[in-house]
Amino acid sequence: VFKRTEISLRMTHYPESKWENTPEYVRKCYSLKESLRKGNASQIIAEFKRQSPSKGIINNKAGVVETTRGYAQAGASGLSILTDKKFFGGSVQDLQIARAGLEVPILQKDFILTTYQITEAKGAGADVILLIAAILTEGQIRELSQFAQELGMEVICEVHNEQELQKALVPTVDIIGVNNRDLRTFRTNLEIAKNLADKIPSEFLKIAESGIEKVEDIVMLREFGYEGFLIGESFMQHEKPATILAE
Ligand code: IGP
Repeated sequence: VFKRTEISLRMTHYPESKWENTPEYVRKCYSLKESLRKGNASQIIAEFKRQSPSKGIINNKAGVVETTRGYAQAGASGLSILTDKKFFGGSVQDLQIARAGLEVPILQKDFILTTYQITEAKGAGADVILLIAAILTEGQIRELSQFAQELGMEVICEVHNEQELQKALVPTVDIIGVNNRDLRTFRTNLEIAKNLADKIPSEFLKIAESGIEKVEDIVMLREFGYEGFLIGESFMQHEKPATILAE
């Protein structure tokens, strides 16, 4: 319905954000933390991702509705929707479409740099936002996570090494996400999550992201204290991504 760039342009002229007038904006968010810690939770956060800079097109046939409904029915504890267009071929519209009629927590996956993007995320139906420590200062992580918390959203701060982790340890961050993918080389290595596990203070729920391919990977990461597993490619590679989760 709305093109993201059009909205941003319009917003520079109209200070009253249209996102603040959507029903989603006033909805109470679903808690990803609670969902991950529910008794028999799969602890899988299933991602809808058509393409990526490392793989090119992964799947441009599977529809957003069919895939996200399928993920939810197969027992995903949360969903992740890429809304970045340039690198991942996603859109805010994908998020809005996925949201309608689903009662699982949804993470908006994007490169968030401003509070406006958080208002947009909430208005489009996200429950959780991602802050990437590699592209933000500690001050920005503080400001943006506080803003999201005031809107009743949860915050995942993504880290790839100890230095980034130090920036992420602010009280308004809910979840630390260890990204196993090196954003410069695009290579994934589960050792990253293993090595950072005991450096993350226990007040943060910790999840592992990227490069998770098999049940054994999850079993191993659970032993290191991870309570959530963000999986994209391994599902999206298949013609019907949700069927892999169902198995
Ligand atoms: C999913 P994978 O290897 O299962 O497809 O990874 C997710 O972790 C990855 O898409 C991701 C990402 C990001 C994408 C992690 N952090 C930041 C865009 C921006």
